[in-house]
Amino acid sequence: MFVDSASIFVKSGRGGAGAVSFRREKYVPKGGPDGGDGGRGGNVYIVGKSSLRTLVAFKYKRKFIAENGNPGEGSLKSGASGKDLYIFVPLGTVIYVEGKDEPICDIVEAGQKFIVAKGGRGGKGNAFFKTSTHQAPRFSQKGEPGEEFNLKLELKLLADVGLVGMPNAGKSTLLAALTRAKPKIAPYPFTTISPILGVVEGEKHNSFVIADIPGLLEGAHKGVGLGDEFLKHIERTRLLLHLVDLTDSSDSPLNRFKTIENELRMFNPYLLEKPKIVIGTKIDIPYSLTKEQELRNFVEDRGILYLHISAATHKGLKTLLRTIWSYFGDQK
Ligand SMILES: Nc1nc2c(ncn2[C@@H]2O[C@H](COP(=O)(O)OP(=O)(O)OP(=O)(O)O)[C@@H](O)[C@H]2O)c(=O)[nH]1
Ligand SMILES: [Mg+2]
Repeated sequence: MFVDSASIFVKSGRGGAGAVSFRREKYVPKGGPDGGDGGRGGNVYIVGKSSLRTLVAFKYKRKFIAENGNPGEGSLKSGASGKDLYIFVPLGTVIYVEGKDEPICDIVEAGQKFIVAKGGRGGKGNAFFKTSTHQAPRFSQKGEPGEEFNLKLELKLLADVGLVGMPNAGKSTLLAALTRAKPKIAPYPFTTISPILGVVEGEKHNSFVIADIPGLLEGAHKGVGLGDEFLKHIERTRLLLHLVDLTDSSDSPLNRFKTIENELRMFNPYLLEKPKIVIGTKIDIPYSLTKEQELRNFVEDRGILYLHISAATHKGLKTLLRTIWSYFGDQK
């Protein structure tokens, strides 16, 4: 199961109360105040963990409540702090306070830690309030309450390159040809129903990650096909590969290209500004060269690179890889 959003409730611990206490020693009739401070309530943290891939754990556990701080005691003993609580999430998790549009945090690295609810401070014990004019205070502070929030977690995959195109365009076949990923491939639409990542290893210990997502249809932004929400997984990529099946005669490749571009625009106009390579696919099968030229001209007129490949025979894949590496300046 691929779960890419979740709602959780987090609450930090309340601070422990300060103590009211007076020293009692034999033969000392009136000891001074010795009430210790309450302990801090536990914090709630969100932490990035690279072995996690989905938010599925939050289907089963949604409430995360950290321990309260312990009250202070006599003899100036401070109460113990409440234990902090760590919530582990996959890399690429974006965290929102429910109802707010701006995320509070974006977890991108393993071990990255973000405090989502701060434990309440412990109250001061009565010893703290002793002054020269007030030698025996009979009061202490209560602990501060913890914070509580409803949070929304959203997983956006972290990939460098995103594959887009109609169902059956050959996206998964390309991913399988370039990486060790084993996506399901089949001659019918919507073979891919959840995003899949693959890693391309370079020669200089460099690598980049490609994301294969389900195909798009006209009207995807209105929910046609599998809809367009998977596009969020390629919002953060640096480069898009837009695949167009040259052998599909249902409509011209140019029209199919435009349809997908329009769906990208409806999802987020920013997607159209990303660097992109348009790729004609399946060139091992006969196709109309005139129709290809029409697509190529349209694309190149807009300053976008056009390449064509066969993921089946690997024709054109070297050129494609070289071009992708040059986008990343060989540094990835
Ligand atoms: N002959 C030939 N067939 C190809 C090539 N690339 C893909 N195919 C075939 O086209 C069909 C669809 O390929 P997929 O890779 O599953 O297409 P997709 O874009 O991932 O499709 P969805 O996951 O449904 O969006 C499969 O039958 C593939 O074998 C190619 O280069 N040459
Ligand atoms: Mg696929």
